[in-house]
Amino acid sequence: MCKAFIFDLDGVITDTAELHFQAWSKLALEENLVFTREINEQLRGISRRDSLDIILAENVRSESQIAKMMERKNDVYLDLLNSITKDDILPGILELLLELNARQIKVVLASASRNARGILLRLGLIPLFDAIADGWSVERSKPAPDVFIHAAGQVGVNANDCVVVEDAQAGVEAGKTAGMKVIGIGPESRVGAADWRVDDTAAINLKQVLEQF
Ligand code: G16
Ligand code: MG
Repeated sequence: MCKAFIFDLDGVITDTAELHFQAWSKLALEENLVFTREINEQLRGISRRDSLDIILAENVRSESQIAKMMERKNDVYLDLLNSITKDDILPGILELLLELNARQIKVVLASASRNARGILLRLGLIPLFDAIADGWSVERSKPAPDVFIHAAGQVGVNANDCVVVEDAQAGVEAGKTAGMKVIGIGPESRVGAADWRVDDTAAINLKQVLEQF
């Protein structure tokens, strides 16, 4: 029975992927690294460190250089985040969050991002969430199930009473491994392993999920 909805952030609540792309692009240019939109697509739902490892590919850097590069990328990303507003909430999401609150179904965030809380604040969504699990909450990032298990624990709901909303392959895998039902947003090739799949956030059908679960 559905007692909690656990939302991913980027690609589900809002689209920060473009801002991550711009920030990584600047770093890649300065570091003389190859970075394309195709590579950016592989970073969906992946932690900052794992993202940099993918971008570095065969290019070797010391741990201290890596730490500085991550900080530089994040500084640019934080600057870009200043431009986001309530208008950047993806279609249908605000209505869905309000409906879940009205039905007293717990609403939790489970994001790989260490900037998740600040982004929810900018979007004015903090009051609609019962708990936040983010890039600071767990060691192992998606596709490990840890962030979802941590999120469910924060609201005292069993994993098998949770529905995860995810747009990334790694996130769908993490939700399934956690023993949760998953709504996948995006193409079959990316989120085909989900229990329900929709093309975009506006197509999430709460009634159908609650009837079937
Ligand atoms: C998001 C993005 C990833 C990003 C990660 C970490 O994950 O999809 O591209 O690398 O957060 O973000 P930060 O650098 O802000 O800590 P999610 O889980 O919200 O989709
Ligand atoms: Mg995502």
